[in-house]
Amino acid sequence: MAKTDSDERWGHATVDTACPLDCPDSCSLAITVEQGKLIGIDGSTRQDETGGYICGKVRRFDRRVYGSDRLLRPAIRQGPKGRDATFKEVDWDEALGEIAARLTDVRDRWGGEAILPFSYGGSNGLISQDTSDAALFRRLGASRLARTVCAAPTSTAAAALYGKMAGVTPADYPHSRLIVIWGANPSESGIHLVPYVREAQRNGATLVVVDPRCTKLALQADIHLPVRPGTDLPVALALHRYLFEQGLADTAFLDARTRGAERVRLRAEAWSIARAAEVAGIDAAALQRVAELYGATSPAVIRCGWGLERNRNGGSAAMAVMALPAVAGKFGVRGGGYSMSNSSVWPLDDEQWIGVDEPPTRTVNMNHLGRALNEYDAPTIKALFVYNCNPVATMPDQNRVISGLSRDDLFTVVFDQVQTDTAAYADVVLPATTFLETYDIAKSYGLISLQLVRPVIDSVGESRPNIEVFADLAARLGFDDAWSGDTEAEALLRISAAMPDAIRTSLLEDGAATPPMGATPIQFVDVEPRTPDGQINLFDEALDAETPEGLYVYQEDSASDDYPLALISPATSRTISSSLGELYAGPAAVEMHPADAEARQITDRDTVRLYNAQGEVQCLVRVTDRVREGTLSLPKGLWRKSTFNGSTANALVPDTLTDIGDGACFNDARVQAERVLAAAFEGHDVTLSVSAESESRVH
Ligand SMILES: Nc1nc2c(c(=O)[nH]1)N[C@H]1C(S)=C(S)[C@@H](COP(=O)(O)OP(=O)(O)OC[C@H]3O[C@@H](n4cnc5c(=O)[nH]c(N)nc54)[C@H](O)[C@@H]3O)O[C@H]1N2
Ligand SMILES: Nc1nc2c(c(=O)[nH]1)N[C@H]1C(S)=C(S)[C@@H](COP(=O)(O)OP(=O)(O)OC[C@H]3O[C@@H](n4cnc5c(=O)[nH]c(N)nc54)[C@H](O)[C@@H]3O)O[C@H]1N2
Ligand code: SF4
Ligand SMILES: [Mo]
Repeated sequence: MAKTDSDERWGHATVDTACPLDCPDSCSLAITVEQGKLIGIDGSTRQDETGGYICGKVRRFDRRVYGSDRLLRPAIRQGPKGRDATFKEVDWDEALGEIAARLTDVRDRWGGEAILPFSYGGSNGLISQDTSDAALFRRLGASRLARTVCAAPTSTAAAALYGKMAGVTPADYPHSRLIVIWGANPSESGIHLVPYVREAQRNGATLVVVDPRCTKLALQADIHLPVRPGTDLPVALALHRYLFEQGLADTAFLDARTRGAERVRLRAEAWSIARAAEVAGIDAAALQRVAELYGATSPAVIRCGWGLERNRNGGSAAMAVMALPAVAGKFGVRGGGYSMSNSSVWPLDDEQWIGVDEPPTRTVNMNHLGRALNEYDAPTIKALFVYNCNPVATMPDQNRVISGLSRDDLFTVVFDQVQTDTAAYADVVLPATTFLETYDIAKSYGLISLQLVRPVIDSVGESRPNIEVFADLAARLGFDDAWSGDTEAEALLRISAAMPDAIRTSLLEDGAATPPMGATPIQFVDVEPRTPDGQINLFDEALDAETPEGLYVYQEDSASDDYPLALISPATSRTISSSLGELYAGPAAVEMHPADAEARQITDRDTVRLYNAQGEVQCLVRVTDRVREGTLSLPKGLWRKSTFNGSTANALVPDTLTDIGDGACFNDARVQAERVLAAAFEGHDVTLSVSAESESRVH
């Protein structure tokens, strides 16, 4: 029906905005609203590459916006911290007054570094992080946070090699003749790549997938290398060695555009195809075939994902993978090269707008949150301010994180949209708006796009946007900085003022902008390395010196007789990290190969305990050959209610750091598994039968 006066009177409209969630795609959205209320969410065609369709999670985002877990008003905890905590609602004035007083007290008694701000991927928007929040914590002289939980190894690797050069974007995949999807699962974690891969296949392209699981694309691939987690480095080095030995290395390109090729060749020498295949537990003939194909085919593109970075070898592995197109001379053609994150290709830098210099205070690696809360002194962390993050569900070493958060002498603020597992440990909880209720700027990391996010519905309850809350707190603390009293609309203008004119104008007027290089640049035609000398740095001497074993040097698996199984915890289509996890009560299931199950007398849908020296998870099991033998897979981002004992994969994850980039080793959890009898759950009100509904949620 055409839009009529009565539609206007009832406030019925469809409005464009964009999705700023931590997903590579940054879809354009068309939101239907009626009288300030969300009626429907669909894809908009404003952006070609995501034009018209979106994922199921965001299509049903109303379940978060208006859901029963949504925080509506600030609240102060009554009684003890933890899962049984209860909260009393208060007004914003009282909540912020309390926070201002406590932060002042902590700073005066123990110094600013006793305050730890803790934020990560809740919103990837430019306004909701590193604006008024950064100004506030810098003024307080708070400890600084190293945001290393994701992408630290891959970013360090990409920056060292290519200096944040733009990668091949999804729309160019149909030009490729060979596509290698390495440690990525776009069918769940970045869905708009998939149709382009399928189109390339229809055009005759060969598809290779390197993944311990048989993902949807692996099922459709010509070759699937089901590597043991953490063994990508030997596999990639074997490809390098093959290229050099067979005379397939592009020596003219290497001489003209790179440094360090000889050092890579030497480090790769240890890895024959046969030896790498043995360590990775894959078929040597299949690896040989991949080497031959990669040497012979152009355009060839490698989609380097984040699955391969989350282990002790992750940084070197990502580097060896992303170095392949340089050694094999795959650049300079459309559909040739590599794809990693495109988030750094814009001429934008937070420092242009934060407005307060960063003080040289202590830096806390976020992967060490549990350690930091329990052990750090000089000074002890006395105040923790969590926003855009749910560390109980997402950081390594969950039990240690929980024990730190349980400290009575720790003052914790959790600022979120819903009552998360972390919020159960808060002294003060603050309600945040969702991206449908606020301004933001969505910068894609899969595509090359920058889009305006706008308030399209009335804010729910008394929720407020980050920018305003931190500006309000700054004013209460007497900080007279540029952001105090700022609204989100003013923040939008301030940030966009730092942008080049053309980008600002199209962002503000059309809601979307394209950078000077265009949305689909060809590597080494439209974009060049942004290293200091413009060359590809194949062997970064400084990184080599910093890396305990040296760059491109394989560190052995830590599996033992006690804990022989590798547990990985990749993204699923149900949640974004732990966001939206409130909608799933579970029970979750761990995927286990039939041979591993049989060896332990485990059958499908049994209840199992997964354990190691750090913790234990009790959950259901799904016996399937979609995961390789010796490897288990449990979804990332589960909430505590999704398992029988309130622990998730993160309870089994060590807080060790990756070889380069100091990143998280989520996939280095090594565990044992055993069947548990139903009797173990007596009194826990657990039904061991899987309902049809929960089964459909098992991946
Ligand atoms: N629906 C949805 N989308 C998301 C997210 C989400 O949670 N849900 N999360 C977003 C975020 S924060 C990120 S960082 C990205 C992550 O997106 P991806 O890059 O897809 O990363 P993961 O899901 O961690 O893992 C990808 C694949 O790597 C495999 N893998 C695990 N260990 C190894 C290994 O050692 N070697 C190799 N070769 N493969 C391995 C896993 O089996 C998995 O299939 O997705 C984003 N998109
Ligand atoms: N086991 C395991 N754990 C992992 C991973 C893994 O592979 N395995 N992957 C890791 C990865 S890739 C990532 S990126 C991290 C992500 O870890 P987190 O940064 O903790 O991400 P989320 O779980 O999405 O939690 C973000 C929270 O921010 C809230 N939020 C959203 N928007 C706003 C806002 O505007 N204001 C405020 N105040 N809050 C907001 C959301 O409601 C949500 O509760 O998790 C990591 N954890
Ligand atoms: S989560 Fe990803 S796929 Fe879903 S709407 Fe947002 S950007 Fe698109
Ligand atoms: Mo991530």
